[in-house]
Amino acid sequence: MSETVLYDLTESVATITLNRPEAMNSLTDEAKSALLAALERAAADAAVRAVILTGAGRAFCAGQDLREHGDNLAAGKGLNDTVRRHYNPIVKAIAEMPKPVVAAVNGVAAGAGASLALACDLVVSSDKASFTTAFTAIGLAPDSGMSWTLQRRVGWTKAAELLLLGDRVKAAEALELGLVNQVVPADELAPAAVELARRLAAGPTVSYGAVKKALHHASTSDLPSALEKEAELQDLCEKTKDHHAATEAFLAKQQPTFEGN
Ligand code: T3D
Repeated sequence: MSETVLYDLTESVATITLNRPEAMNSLTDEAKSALLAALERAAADAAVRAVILTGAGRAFCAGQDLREHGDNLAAGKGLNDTVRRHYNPIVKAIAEMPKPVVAAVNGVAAGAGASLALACDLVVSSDKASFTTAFTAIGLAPDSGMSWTLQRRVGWTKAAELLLLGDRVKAAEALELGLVNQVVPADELAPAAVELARRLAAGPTVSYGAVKKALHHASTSDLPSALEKEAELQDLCEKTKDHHAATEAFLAKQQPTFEGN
């Protein structure tokens, strides 16, 4: 695996670290391919029951590497179709990951970097972090799911403002807006993210995957369709060992132990 993205598996938690701190973890083609490979590896490994996505150094991710992008433009390659080739598969890999993904936002998240954080299931932010959509500042449209996730997190009115104006939102405001779930002091970010991910990794993995599917489905469907999807997912969860064991534990007034299957 490329050094531009690090991968660690400890106690059922895979930590994926964007590792180009000298360029604020901005995304080259190589880094995007490595990120997708890391996400696919976590998805396929049954030993992984929760994922953390974070950045090395002072940034979470500054989005597209604008040096590489500038070279592409100068060479007449335009956008290089990177949105379809890289960003869309990455965002789908996070959304379709059959286990929870926690963003640990250690610093600025800009452009597609902010989109990546918002694609995750839970977002823990350092009090030193900030968020900017950044796209219009360089004359681009939102990508990597930003037009979809942002309005769902903060509502149309604020999403339009953030996308049109691109102002930088500090962590405290991000919490107020519902962009993130939790803000912690910078030096407590890593332990807080690990604690949350370990809690999720000790939980009913199939049930968590069903929560993700149900939320995604319901956000674009009518009520009858959402009800049917819930029934389908409940059928799936009812067959798991975790559901049977947890029901028995409840009736015996014991704490359940979840095996993730
Ligand atoms: O085909 C396609 O490419 C379409 C896909 C688009 C997806 C996108 O993500 S578009 C949006 C791309 N990202 C941006 O426009 C963000 C650009 N960066 C910034 O706005 C600011 O740098 C930040 C808000 C992220 C941070 O500001 P600040 O003041 O904390 O740091 P800085 O001084 O601006 O940057 C520090 C260094 O990081 C600097 O390098 P230097 O001068 O120290 O050598 C800067 O050039 C570099 N850097 C920051 N962002 C990028 C970057 N280098 C390459 N690409 C970047 N995106």
